[in-house]
Parts: sequence; C-alpha cells; structure tokens
Amino acid sequence: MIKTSPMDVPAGDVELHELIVNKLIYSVAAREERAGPRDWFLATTLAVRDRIIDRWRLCNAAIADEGRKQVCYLSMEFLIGRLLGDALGNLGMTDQVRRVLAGLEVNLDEVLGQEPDAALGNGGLGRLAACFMDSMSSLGIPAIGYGIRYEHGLFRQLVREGQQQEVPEDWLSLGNPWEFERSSVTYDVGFGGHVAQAADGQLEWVPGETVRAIAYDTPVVGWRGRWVNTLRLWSARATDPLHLDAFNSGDHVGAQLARVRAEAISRVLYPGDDSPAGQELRLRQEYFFASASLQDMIRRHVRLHGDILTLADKISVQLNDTHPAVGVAELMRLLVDVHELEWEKAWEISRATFSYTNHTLMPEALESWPVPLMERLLPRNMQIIYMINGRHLEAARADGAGDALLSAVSLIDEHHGRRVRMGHLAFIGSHKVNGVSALHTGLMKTTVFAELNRVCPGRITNKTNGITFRRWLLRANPGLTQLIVDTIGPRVLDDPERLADLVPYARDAAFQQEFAAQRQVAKQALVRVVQERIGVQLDPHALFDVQIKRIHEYKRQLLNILHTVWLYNAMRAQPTSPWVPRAKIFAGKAAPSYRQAKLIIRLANDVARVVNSDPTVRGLLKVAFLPNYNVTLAESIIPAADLSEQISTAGLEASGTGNMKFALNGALTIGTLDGANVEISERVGLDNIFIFGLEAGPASVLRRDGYDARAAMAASDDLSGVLEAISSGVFSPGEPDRYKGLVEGLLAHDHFLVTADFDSYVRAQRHVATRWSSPSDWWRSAVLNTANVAWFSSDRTIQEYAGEIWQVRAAPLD
Ligand code: B1H
Repeated sequence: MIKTSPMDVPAGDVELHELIVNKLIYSVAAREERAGPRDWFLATTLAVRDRIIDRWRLCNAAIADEGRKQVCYLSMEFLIGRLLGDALGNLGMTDQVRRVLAGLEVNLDEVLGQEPDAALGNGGLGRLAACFMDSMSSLGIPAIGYGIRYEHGLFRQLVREGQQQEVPEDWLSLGNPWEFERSSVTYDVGFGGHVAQAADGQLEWVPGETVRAIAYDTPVVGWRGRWVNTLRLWSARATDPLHLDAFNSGDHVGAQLARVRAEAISRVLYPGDDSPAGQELRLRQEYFFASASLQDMIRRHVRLHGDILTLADKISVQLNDTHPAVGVAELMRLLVDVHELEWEKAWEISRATFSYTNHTLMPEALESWPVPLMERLLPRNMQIIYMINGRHLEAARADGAGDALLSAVSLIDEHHGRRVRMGHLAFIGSHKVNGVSALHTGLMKTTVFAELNRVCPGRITNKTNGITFRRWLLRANPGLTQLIVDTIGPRVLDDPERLADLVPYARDAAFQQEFAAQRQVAKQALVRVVQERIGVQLDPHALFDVQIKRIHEYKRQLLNILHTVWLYNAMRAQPTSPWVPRAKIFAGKAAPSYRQAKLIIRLANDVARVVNSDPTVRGLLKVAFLPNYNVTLAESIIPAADLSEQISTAGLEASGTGNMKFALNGALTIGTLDGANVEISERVGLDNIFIFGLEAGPASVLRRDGYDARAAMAASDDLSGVLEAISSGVFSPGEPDRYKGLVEGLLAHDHFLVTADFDSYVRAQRHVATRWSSPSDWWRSAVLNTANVAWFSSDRTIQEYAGEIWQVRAAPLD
C-alpha cells in the first residue's frame, strides 16, 4: 500500500507531502495506487510551481510599485531543456522532494526523466538565452524573455544505418505544466495590405491579413528562489478561425485555410543553425514575435508610467541576433503612427531602448530580406526602413563619407538584388552593439561592421558569453559539486569566484584522487547511457574524448574523425605499443538541408562501426555517435568528459559556450585560438589546455588567398594515409566510393583548413596522451580548469550587460 497518510511523514515534510498528493488527486485526477511516473511528474511540478508563483507575484508587484527598469530579451530561440530539476535546485528543495516522493514509493530521478526537453532552439544562441534568463532571475534583474511558443521544437534526430533522419518533436503533446495561457494578453499583428494617407496627412497601414498573438507565460525562478522573471512566448491564432459561409457551403478545407496559414507561424522552429531559411514564413515569424513583444511592452509601460516618452528609462530591449531586428522599424511605426511622436523624438527613444548582439560573422548567416518581399509583407515597415536609411546616409555624408562608404553602410544592399541588411538595421537602431567574445568583437570591427564602426565609432562593445553554473555544475554534476563544497565551503554556491580557492588543492594528491573519483562516477553513468542507446560498450577507464555540438563544417568534426582514423591506423600498425585507450564520443544534429554535415554524421557512424568491430583495437579505441543531442544529453555527457574538442577554424566560432561547460567540469580542452577558447586559455593557463593550429589572422589570409590542400597531403604521410583509407572505402566497404567526393572536395577547396591544421592537431593529441599517462599532471590540470573559469559564469556576463548596456539595477534580494 502506498503511504498517502501523513502519519509516517516527518513533521517538516507534511505540508509538501499533502500538497503533492492533493495535486495528484485534484489536478491530475489520478489514483495514488495507480499513478505512474508521468502523473507524479505533473503532481510534483504543480506543487513546486505553487511555491514559485507566490514569489512571482511579489516580483511583478515590486517591478510595478518601485517603477523598476526592465530588460526585454527578444530571442527567436530559448533552449531551456527540462525545468523541474532546475527549479528544485534553485529553490533548494531537491532533497526534500526526493524524500517526500520516496515516502510515496516514487523515485525522483524517474519523475525528472518524464519531462520532455523544451528544445525551442538550435544550439548555442538559444542556450545562451536560457542561461541569461537563469542569471537575470538569480541576480534579481527584472526581465521578460520574449519568443515564440513553437508547437514543435528542434527535430528529433534518429540515426538509421548511420544516417540522420529527422522526426518532428512533440514537447507539448502531453501538456506543459509550466506554462500559463494568458487569454487576456493578445495582440493583433498585421501583414500585407497597403499604406493609406488620412485627411490630416498621417500615414496609416491597412494590413491585408491579421494574426493574433496569444501570450503563454512560464515563470523563471532564480537561485535560492528569491526572484522570478517571466518567459513570455507567443502563439499564433487566426482572428477568424473558420469561414462559416464557406464551411456551410461544403468547402470544409477552404474554410480553414486562413487559420492554417496563421497558425503556421508558431508551428515549428527553423532548424537552420547558421543561415536564415530564405522563406517568407521565417520573416512572418520574426515580425510576428517582434511586433507582439513591442506592443506588449508599450502597453505595460503606458499602464505603469502613463508616458510613452519615458520608455527608454524603464525598458531596455536586447535583440538576440538580427532575428528580431525588424523590431527597430516596428517600434518606430508604433511610436510615430500609433503614438504620434515626432520622428526625431521617436528615433531618440528607439535607439536608447534597443541594443543588439551579433553572434556570427559567417556571410551566409547574415540575414537580409529581399526588398520586394518586405514591401509586400510589411509595406509600412519598409517605408520606415527607407526613412531611417535616408537620415542615416545623410548624416554619414555630412560627416564626409564618400560613395563607397555610403554604399557599405546603407541599409539596402544593392549588389545582390536589392535586399535589406538586417544587421545594419539592428546596428543603426541600437545604442550598443556587442560581440560575444573578445576575438569575435575585434573581428566585428574589422570585417562585417568595419564601415559602420567608422561612421558610428564607440558603439561596438564586447560581452564575452557565459553559462549558468547552477545547471552546468550544480545540477549536472552533483558529485563534483559536493566535493567542491566539502573542500572550500558552501559559499562557492553563491559566489563562483570562490572556485579559485581550489587552486591550492590542484597539487594535492588526495584531492586529485577524489576529483578523479567523481569523474569516474560520471563516466560509469555515461557508459550505461551509451550502452542503452546504441549498444556500444565503452571502457570507463579510457580517455573520454568528446565533441558535442551542431554539425557544421567550420566546427570541423571532420578533423576529429580524421584523427580517429589516424589513431585507428596507427594502433593497427602497432597494436602492442603503449596506447592510451580512448573513447571518441560525438553527438550533434545537422540542419536537414545541409548535405555535407549529414555526410559527416554518416562518416562518423561508418568509422564507428568498423572500429568498434575490429578485434585488433579492442580495448584501445571505441567510437560512439550518440543520436539526438539535446540539453539533457549534454548534462550527462559533460561531467563524464576528459577531453573537450573545441577545434573550429580560427576566426569562425564567435564564442562557443560548450567549451566553458567542459572546462568548468574539469575537462581539458584541445582547441584552436578561436572564440572564447582564447579567453579560456588565458585563464586556465597555456599549460592546462592544448592549443594547436592556425590563428585567426593567418587562417583568414590562407582562406582568402587560396590554400593548396594537395601540398599538405603530399607533405604528410599521416594525412595521406588517413585520406586514402576514407576515400578508398575502408569505412564503407559496401559502397567504396561513398566518401570519394568528400575527400576530393577537401583536396580541391579545403575552405575550413582541415588539412592545414591536421598535423598540428595530431601533435596536440599526442601531448594529450602524454599528459594522460601521468595522472598527477592530468588531474592537476583538470582541477586548475575548474578553479580558474569562474569568470565564465553568465552572472558575470549579465552584470556587464546590466551595467554597461542596459543601465538596469538589480532588485534587492532577501
Ligand atoms: C550562433 C547563430 C545562429 N551564431 C542563425 N549564430 C540561426 C544563426 O536559425 N538561424 O537562422 C540560428 C543561430 N548561432 C552561435 O551563438 C555561435 O555560433 C556560437 O559561437 C556562440 O557561442 C553562440 C552564442 O553566442
């Protein structure tokens, strides 16, 4: 019999016990003796949610009563993952809930495992938004995250016969206990139509189509439960769901077309990690959520403060990349057309309100929209963009800009058909523009935004990314966290800078052993996961060499595969040499339309199959490609990693944030001097990281002037051996030519300098093996990684944004 009677429950737990049981009975309508893990997940979440709501109300009241300035973080993506474990951790309730559930003969971990990942993002950009939401709540910075409530998040990845297959993801299918539908918070968003001139000369947009945005709110609770912010995601509905006339006259499908068209806007997340899908629907999504968010923000501001002129004093809007950049024109439209402000005043307010984060310099990822599409879909916004551009070019000309400079800074790109440059619009419309690592910000000033930086000096600033330690250390790695707390005290939980107190322990043999023991626990757990998911048996004592991230040529998973093949060849040639046993672990999704990335996944799987079934390398080398990489999988892989692969072509990875998660958990990095790797290497010290390869400057020269991979191949036996094996079908015996094209392509135009960096990479991997063979050296370096990366806490990043960009103060936390 299940103990639902509070009689045997410890006094301090009675209230929670009753709450959970009540939720199970009255909200889930399940019978205790029949309830399954999913029922208990719902009941537990609803119980915990009540605690959060109490605080949420207080925080919202405080923002209103105290007239606090608020951040509006506009992002197409929020890759938040599971929420229950995070909420329990932040509220300090994990142990108590575990105990209460155990009293009901329910296992907390099984309950946590019921929650689907909220995968409303592609990769780093979306995960950064999620870490920022956690930090803003933890610091008491009033904030709303605005985005889209995609019915289907990022696709689920299956691997069939070594190849990626995409199936729709369905996170909402069993309901979402975290969200509140706000049927009273709705806005109409227009598309198409024309611009009319009223008798008084005022221009008015008459849309041809109207879509309704409905708010869904999720509370975001910060560390120790002291502050709760809101994640407000918009869902699209038709204003007129059914054309009854058409329906009644028998056109049952046609009667619903408008509805299908409207609701398509929030149906699915675009799975492109680098290039905006060049499709109208994408632009409709961007405008839909930017407009609804800005309307919402203005309505709240006017209600609280009565005066639109003080908008920028009370609200700071951060544009997460250019995806919401059309908001610059939309805010101007709302201020000028709806609130009837003078253009100059509106522009001053708008620029003081907006700031913009750039996340990539890759040309294919810089959004631009064809002018004809903009004119058709958003005619009034397009007029406003012309007005902004006219004044902007006039000012530049007055400052002495010549034609070449004017054409480079114009919002309209005249070279590739006429297109609106969304990065330029975001730049011009913002008071601050930031990059996401020191290197990236420097490159912004000399590449894509070189000319705008001349015209608007001082606007570009750096804000190196960060990660929330609550999720990526405390929750993901409770064993290591406990060891750290036992060693340097619990203050580290509130103040990550205390991690530096671990430095003296780096040489302490006993501490090293305990540190290594925690890694071993995490590795054993991962071994089980890998066995369950793909049936590959890893040796927990092997060096776990891990690359997990989106699959992209510039991230160079191919380089890692080439090294895997090199190791395989070398081990087979000399199986009795003292090899360091390795497990090469890969995970990541490829954009469905990205053929080369999908081929790389296939190669990784083909190499895995051959290597794993070859008895000569048994005990020396295993390769695992784990399907369906997501936040939850990352949480179990990262604590188990010994080596973190951060090997992008220098100059191309804006920051990276996985690199920080690994270093925090004590993995050593093998990496190029790219993105935040540069700053990580400065902090952990060059003795505790394996840096290799071309630096950004020389790499860009080589890429520009052309680089001859055939020469590299001729000069390196190692490289030619590897490429010949792949190209001749060693890993695809059933189809020997499968990778011929890939290898030929690499030799013809190695755009990402894989072959250029190969020898240097293999050398660095040898240093890795040498260090591994000396455990006291390895673990000293590992401890020094954990000890020296406190700066990469997203709390630090957010404090910089708050002080230098948003001018927003944290609320006092009790
Ligand atoms: C990053 C993107 C991105 N940069 C377009 N750019 C997208 C671009 O759907 N789209 O169209 C989606 C995502 N994502 C990443 O941002 C960088 O590559 C990382 O280096 C960086 O760490 C991360 C967060 O700043």
